[in-house]
Amino acid sequence: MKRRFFHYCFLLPFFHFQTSGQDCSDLRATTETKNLFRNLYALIGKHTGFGHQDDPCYGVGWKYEPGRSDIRDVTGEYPAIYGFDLGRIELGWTFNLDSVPFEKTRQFIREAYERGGIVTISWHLNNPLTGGTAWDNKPGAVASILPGGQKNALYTVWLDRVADFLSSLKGKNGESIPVILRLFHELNGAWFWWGKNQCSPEEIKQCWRYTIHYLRDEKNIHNLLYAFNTDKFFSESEYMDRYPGDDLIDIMGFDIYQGKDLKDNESFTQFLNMDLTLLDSIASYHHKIPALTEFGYNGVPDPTWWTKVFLPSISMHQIVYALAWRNAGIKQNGSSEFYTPYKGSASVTDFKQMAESEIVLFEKGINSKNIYK
Ligand code: BMA
Repeated sequence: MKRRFFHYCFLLPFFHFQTSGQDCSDLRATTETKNLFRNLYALIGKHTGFGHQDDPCYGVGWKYEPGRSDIRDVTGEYPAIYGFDLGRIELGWTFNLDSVPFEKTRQFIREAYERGGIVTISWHLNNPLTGGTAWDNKPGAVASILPGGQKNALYTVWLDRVADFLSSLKGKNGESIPVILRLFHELNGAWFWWGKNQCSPEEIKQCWRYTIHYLRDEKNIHNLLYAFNTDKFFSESEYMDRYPGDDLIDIMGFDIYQGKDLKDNESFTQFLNMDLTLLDSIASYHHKIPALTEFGYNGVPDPTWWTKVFLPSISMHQIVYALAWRNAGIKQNGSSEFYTPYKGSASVTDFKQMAESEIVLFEKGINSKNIYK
């Protein structure tokens, strides 16, 4: 904790300290949404909520078993943060690109909120220009959805469908459930149609502005915090290259995975810590909330990874949450994907040890923070 305080005080230019850091970007945000921002802001440098994509939907070897969660099977608690994805809602489908019915997503979001947990939503939306998937990275799609572009009307219909879903999320007293909406993720990579080789920084910034303006000011949706996130990155200038502006963003993050070019623990830890250090100072400078918006080591091949790699890294930094990607298990194409332990898997003991750290919050820890009050 002391080290974090030290970092906060001395590595940042004095004149950037303002009291305005406590407000979210949407001035008309609902009370619960404003509270979420303020309370997350207060966690900076103190706690990191553990998050998991699609956690209550399925895990390794099971699907839609009421109350079940791989994290809960292992620790006795749900995670603090729940990730879901809206990919294909734009097409009017009733289930997403990973076959999760939106009806179930809505129910899981309500339950997560009732438990005092936090919901973040990503959107692997199809390519509006070609009709291909989010990974169809032919250039031109971003330009096509801007006002005056040939797909602007189509994109606006897609946003209407997203808006319908987001405004249908209600708590027991009829209040809107706050959601961290993570749009155009990993935009410094080249694999999605909104990626760096597919559009100019100016085009993607306009796209952000158009999208948020439409949801917030045209559709009157005020239960959202907006997350900006890159993939792993090398410098502040790379990170900021496609950042749409402090008036639009609440959370700043990045995604990083061990594997491929960061195979061993040492190279991954080094990169992770370089990016977390950069993010600490970037987010602080902009008065935003830092988060590790996706992470993982597929299959967790090192059974001591949680206490050896994950915990030491996050403990030294400011991120308020870290979202592990989904436990898909064996997928239709035969490949396997999981990023947290599940009952009986190799890293269970180590994960439980990591979960005992006072820094990391799960269901009970986040519930005790009353983040919507
Ligand atoms: C990827 C993989 C895919 C999945 C996509 C969207 O990283 O998990 O299997 O379809 O995310 O959730």
